Amino acid sequence: MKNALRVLAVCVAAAVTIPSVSAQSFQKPEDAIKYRKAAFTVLAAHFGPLGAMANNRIPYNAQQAAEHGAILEVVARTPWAGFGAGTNQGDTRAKPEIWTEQAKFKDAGDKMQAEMMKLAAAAKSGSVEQLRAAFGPTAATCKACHDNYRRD
Ligand code: ASC
Repeated sequence: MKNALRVLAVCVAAAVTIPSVSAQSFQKPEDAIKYRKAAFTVLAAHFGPLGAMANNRIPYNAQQAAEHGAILEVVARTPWAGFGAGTNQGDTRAKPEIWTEQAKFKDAGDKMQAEMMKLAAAAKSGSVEQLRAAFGPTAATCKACHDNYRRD
């Protein structure tokens, strides 16, 4: 029992500490840009299959859905640290408004993150209906940011 509690404590600590990236994580602005792009690539790679399941393009698989959800839950918290000062220029489609309207950008990011947490919970629920209900609103928050803050 004591051991089980210790294992649980370590897992909880890991879950809390893994995503705590900060602007200080990057030596150069290019590293932050690469980091945030990689984070969005990982998000898309795990979001896409959930959409395919929600829309019946692939069969629903509860185990796979849960794994995708678990990854989204962690990774959705990470890209934001990659948008620090000085990371507005370089190999990026990020629009300048991200840095000139920081409160609005943060709000849009917070909304995406909140919907991703709900989607992750739905993906872990074992219910395709819950997955379907959560997918559309989450996709809308992705799109809102792309429309406002990403160049084509
Ligand atoms: C994806 C993906 C996005 C979003 C967006 C939602 O799977 O790669 O950028 O969903 O298309 O509208």
